[in-house]
Amino acid sequence: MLMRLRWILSPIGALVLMAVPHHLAAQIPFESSTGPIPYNGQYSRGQDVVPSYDGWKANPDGTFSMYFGYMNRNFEEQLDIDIGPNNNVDGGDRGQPTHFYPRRYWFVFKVVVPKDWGVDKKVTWTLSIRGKTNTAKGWLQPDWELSNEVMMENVGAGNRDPDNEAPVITGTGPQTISLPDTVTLSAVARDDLLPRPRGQRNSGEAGVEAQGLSVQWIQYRGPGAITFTAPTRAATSTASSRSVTSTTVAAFKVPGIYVVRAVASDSALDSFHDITVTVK
Ligand SMILES: [Ca+2]
Repeated sequence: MLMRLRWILSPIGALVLMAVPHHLAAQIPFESSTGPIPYNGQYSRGQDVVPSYDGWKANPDGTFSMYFGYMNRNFEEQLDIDIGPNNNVDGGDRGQPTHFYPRRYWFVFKVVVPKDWGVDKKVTWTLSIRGKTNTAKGWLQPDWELSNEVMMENVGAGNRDPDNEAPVITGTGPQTISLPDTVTLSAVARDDLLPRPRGQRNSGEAGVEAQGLSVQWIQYRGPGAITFTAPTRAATSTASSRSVTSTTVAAFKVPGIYVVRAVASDSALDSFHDITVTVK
């Protein structure tokens, strides 16, 4: 979920520079596990969010991880849906997001199921907003098995190295603050230096992704907006740097329990570090 800058047309017709997540490769009509979703034109606001089942991986201990993502059909509006009847996985909380950035995100969270789960048994994520209820149903269908290569292909990574492993990210533990205090959060990402930078390219070439390793701060959960009052992204200055550290200051207006997510990206695969911040 590395952000990159992209020129878009604003509702008033002016070109504005907006930070847009790079995993939002235009996927219209968006194909979900429940079938294609009709293309209704481009909306900046007022649309719903559709959960997606993005596939599964076998874990070394015999369990399985089912991966879910989403498509916020708005081009600008961020949405919030609290955990509960309108945002639940089989009726409960399985670590799904409550804050939804515009457009498509893959592999946002995973649900681990036991080794004896069986092929046909479903895990269902339900999202309801604006009178529309959408579901994503995960199951261990063989065709939906994931590898790093498939994951890179799905997110549209421009540089897919079959040996690439995702970055490893660590960071600040859980925090508790009292308003109006802010909180300083840090994360360190390390990587295997893959994918290797491709040869000399023109910086203006379409589809070229920034090379190297980055850490991006985003809101994952919370009852109100989070303002990151320091730079929200840090990147290695060269493609040969093996680690990057990012520190941000997060500010809140509404008490409650938040999850701030640090996203490490090597430009092809992501890893997350989630920090729970209790705001009193
Ligand atoms: Ca890597």
